[in-house]
Amino acid sequence: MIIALSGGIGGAKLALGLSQVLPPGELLIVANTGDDFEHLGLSISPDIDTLTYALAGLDNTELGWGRRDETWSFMETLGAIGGETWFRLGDRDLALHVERTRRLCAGETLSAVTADVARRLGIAPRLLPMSDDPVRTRILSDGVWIDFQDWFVRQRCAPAFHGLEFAGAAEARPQPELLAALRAGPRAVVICPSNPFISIEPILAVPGLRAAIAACGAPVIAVSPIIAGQAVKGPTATMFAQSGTAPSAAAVAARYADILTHYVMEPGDDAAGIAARVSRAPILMRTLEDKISLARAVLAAIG
Ligand code: FO1
Ligand code: CA
Repeated sequence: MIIALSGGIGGAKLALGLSQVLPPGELLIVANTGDDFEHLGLSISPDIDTLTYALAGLDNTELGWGRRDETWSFMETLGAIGGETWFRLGDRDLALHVERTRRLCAGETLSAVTADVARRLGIAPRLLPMSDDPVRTRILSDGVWIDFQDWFVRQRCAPAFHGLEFAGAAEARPQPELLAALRAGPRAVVICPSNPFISIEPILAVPGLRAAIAACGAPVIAVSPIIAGQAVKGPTATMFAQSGTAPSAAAVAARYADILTHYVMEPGDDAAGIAARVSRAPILMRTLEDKISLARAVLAAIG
């Protein structure tokens, strides 16, 4: 079993590539739920949604989130009656949030809903959250704690990043199937090219997961989300800079040093100080072919 840890946009591209080159029973994709929040009375799981849409071929490639072929009547009407419209929910996307909220309120686990929706959308690999317990990333800026989506979307990452916390992580239990797969001896654990601070480290913060990955006896391979000091997408580089570290592929590898055995980085980027076995491949994924070839490079690196 290949176990792939992923956040939203960047990680989902590699997850899709892996889903194209591995048999369905061979791939377990673990979604970050630290971005989750309650909004308009709905339970919203952005990284699960981004992974679901990407794996189902329904993703909106312009926006990087939400569905393609979307209409926005709900948002227009919501705005007209004074509702909050800073977090944009398309009409088709809205159905997923409404139905997930109904099923969670009925007592189903996030895993059960996630896996059932994936099955109904024809997604072959197993897609599960890191935990069925709530974990909420919050950003510290000038001594004020800001909920993640408020910082990331409403305030567009404007408040300086001075720190973060994963509220609820200490009480969260690892998703049971994930823990079992780690203990059964996977073929490898893949850390997808997502933001280490807000997409991968919430997963590693769930008690027991980091230790289970370290002890799994299989290669742990990460793909750099940074090329030549620039994040491919989102605030990764800024978050490094604002936490006092120069953004680089090596700086990302250092954050995973305790568990990493292999690392895939862009040709030409500096590998100084990286103890993991480094291999080189083009990191930028624009087309499905790019995603597939990076997935093949990851599998080739672990042999
Ligand atoms: N990101 C935005 O920047 N603006 C949005 O309006 C927005 C809406 C949205 C709706 C559903 C969903 O699943 C994700 C959405 N995202 C939006 C993405 C999300 O806020 C973050 O970009 C991801 O958590 C980053 O991985
Ligand atoms: Ca995310």
